[in-house]
Amino acid sequence: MFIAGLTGNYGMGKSAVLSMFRELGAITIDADLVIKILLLEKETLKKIKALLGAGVFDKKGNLDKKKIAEKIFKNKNLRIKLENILHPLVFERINNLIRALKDGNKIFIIEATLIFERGHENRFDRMITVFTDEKPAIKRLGLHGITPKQAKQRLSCQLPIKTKIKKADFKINNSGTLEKTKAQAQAIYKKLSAEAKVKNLLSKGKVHEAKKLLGKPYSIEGKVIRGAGRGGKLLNIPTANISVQKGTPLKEGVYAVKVIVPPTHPSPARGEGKKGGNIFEGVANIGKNPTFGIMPVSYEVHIFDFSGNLLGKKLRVDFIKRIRDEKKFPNVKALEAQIKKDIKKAKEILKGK
Ligand code: RBF
Ligand code: MG
Repeated sequence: MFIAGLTGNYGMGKSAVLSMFRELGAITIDADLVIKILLLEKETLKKIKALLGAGVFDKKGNLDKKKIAEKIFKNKNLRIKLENILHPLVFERINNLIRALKDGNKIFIIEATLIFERGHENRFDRMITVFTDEKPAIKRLGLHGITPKQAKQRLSCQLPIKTKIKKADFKINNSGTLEKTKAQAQAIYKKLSAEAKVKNLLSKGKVHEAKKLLGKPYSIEGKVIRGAGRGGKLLNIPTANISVQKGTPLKEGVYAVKVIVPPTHPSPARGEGKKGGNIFEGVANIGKNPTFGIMPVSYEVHIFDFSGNLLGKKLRVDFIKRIRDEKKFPNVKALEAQIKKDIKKAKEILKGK
C-alpha cells in the first residue's frame, strides 16, 4: 500500500493533476468529494449545527455552503473547529476505502488542500505539491464564481505555496501547457511506482529483493538512544537502540545487517569505510520484545566485535537478509540461546557478501 498526498493552493490545478495520475493508473481520491458526501449525512449536519447554528441551513434543512464559507473564512477559530470535526471523518472514510482495496502494489493519491496546514503529512508516504502563480489561480477561481476578494481571503487561510513546495517530496509546476504538466506527473508516477514496489517488498521482509530495485541495501538511520538496559546485563548481548523518526515499512523481525558507525570508532572487522564511517557487521531486531511483556516497537542492533559507547551517535543500518520472525520466549535463557543462533546465522549470511 503506497499513499501519496497531492496538495497545492486553491485554483492551482490539483484536480486536473489528480486526473492525470488516475489516467496513469493510480487510485485517486478527492478529499473535497469525501467532504461533500459527509455533508449529506445527518450525523455530520448535527455537529455543524451545534458549531455554526441554524443560520447556515436553508429552509429544507440543507447546508448553505455560501453562508458557511462567509462565516469560516473570516473567523479562524470557527474554521479550525469545523476542520476538527471534518478532518478525522475524512481520514476515516479514506482509510476505509484504502483498506477495502487492499493491494500492495497499488498507488493511492489523495487530493487535499490542507495537509500541511494541519500537519497531516506524516500519514502519507510521499507528498506532491502542485503550484502556479497566484494570479492565474485567482483567475481560475473566478471561473467558478469566486470573486478575487474572496479568492485572496481563502488563499490567506492556506500556507504560502512556497512553503508547500519546500515541504513536499515532489513538485509539479502547473503554469505551462497541459503537456508539460503531464510530463511531470508521468515522471513522478514512475518514481512512485518504483517506491511502491520497494515498500511492498519491505513490508514482507524481502530486503534482498528490495536491494535489487534500490541498487543498494535498504537502510535506516538514527541516533542511538538509551534502551531498556536488558541487553548487556540480562542477556549478555548488548544492543544499540536506534531512534527512528518516521517509522519504517520494514516487516518486524530479525535481520543480518551492516552497521555504519561514525569514524571515531575504528573497525577491526572490515577496516575503514569509504565515506566518514566504519562498517561493522551485526544482527538487528525490529520488534516489541514480547518476551518482556507489551512494549512499543524498538529498533536494535547488536554489533559484532564492537566495544565502546555509541549513545547519541548516528548509525546507519543496512539490511542484508531477513532471518526470522520475532517470538515470545518462555524465559530469558531461551531467548539468549536463540539470539546466539541468530548471530551465527548472520555471520554465515554476511560472509557471502
Ligand atoms: N526479543 C523477543 O522478545 N523475542 C525475540 O525473538 C527477540 N529476538 C531478538 C533477536 C536479536 C538478534 C536481538 C538483538 C534482540 C532480540 N530480541 C527479542 C530483543 C531483546 O528482547 C532485547 O534485545 C532485550 O530485551 C534488550 O532490550
Ligand atoms: Mg480540487
